[in-house]
Amino acid sequence: MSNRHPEIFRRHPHNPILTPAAWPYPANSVFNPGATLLPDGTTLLLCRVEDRRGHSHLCVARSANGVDSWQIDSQSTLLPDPEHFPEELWGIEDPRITYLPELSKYGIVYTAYSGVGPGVALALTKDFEHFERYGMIMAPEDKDAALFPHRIGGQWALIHRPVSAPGAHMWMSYSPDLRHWGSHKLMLEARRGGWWDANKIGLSSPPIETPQGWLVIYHGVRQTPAGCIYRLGLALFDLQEPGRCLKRGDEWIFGPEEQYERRGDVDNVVFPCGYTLASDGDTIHLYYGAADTCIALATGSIRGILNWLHEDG
Ligand code: BMA
Repeated sequence: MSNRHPEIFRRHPHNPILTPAAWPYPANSVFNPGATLLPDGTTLLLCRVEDRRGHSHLCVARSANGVDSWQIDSQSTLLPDPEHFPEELWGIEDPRITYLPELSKYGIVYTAYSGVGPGVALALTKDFEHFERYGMIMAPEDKDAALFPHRIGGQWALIHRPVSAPGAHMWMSYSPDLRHWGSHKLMLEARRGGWWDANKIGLSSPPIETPQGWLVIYHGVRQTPAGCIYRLGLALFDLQEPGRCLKRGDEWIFGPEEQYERRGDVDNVVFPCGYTLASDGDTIHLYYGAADTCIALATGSIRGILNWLHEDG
């Protein structure tokens, strides 16, 4: 028997695949990108870019193979607009993209950093050039949110992570029109005590629809005397009732190991906000921010992930 943990996600040998040095304009850090595959097969990353004020905006990078030769927009793609949306006073962060076939639009759910804390905001786009901004849809303190790709029981559904005392847990909310949200349900609780995902968890990339259920990659934040460690875990939820957890892995499956994940503006962080699925329907490319400084890629198999979850969950 081997003494190694199974490798659920394999890091790309070219990691980190995007760094601030690649940017066409000055950037302190580029991280936590949303991701999607465009109809022509291009990988589009919507990257969080932090400037030297400490404020973030979003910028598109495109690549034919999802690994290199990135075409980065020559200026910011989506800037905070505090004049019309005061909720975006201190920037916009951590976009998560879901294609919504009913509207033929992409839904981008992101963190709007308001003067009284971060909340969840929504914008729709067809082309990543023009955006319909819905403003803040979940009041502070709330973040780590993404839409499901289609209505469930006639309602749009959103995963998000409000902060409550004690702890920060994942919730589901429903809406008839993407503007008015209610029917809030606790989806997944942070564990307690000595667990790797005690006290604070949040959604990573948007939920993945599989025949066995909604596969959710989430992050757990371990507080240690030397600072936090952000790691990833897995859970599976009922297709019709996505607030109902069917399986949850006990162990984390991915955590900071490489130098670019261990050291940066915020040490010991792996933070995915997006994935793409290859044409085989099984290979998943997970794009993640590393140490709040750069962007990296890791690849896995949905089938492999589900098998692991059935054994460990
Ligand atoms: C979270 C988010 C992420 C960030 C992480 C680690 O709360 O703000 O944007 O990557 O902390 O700093």
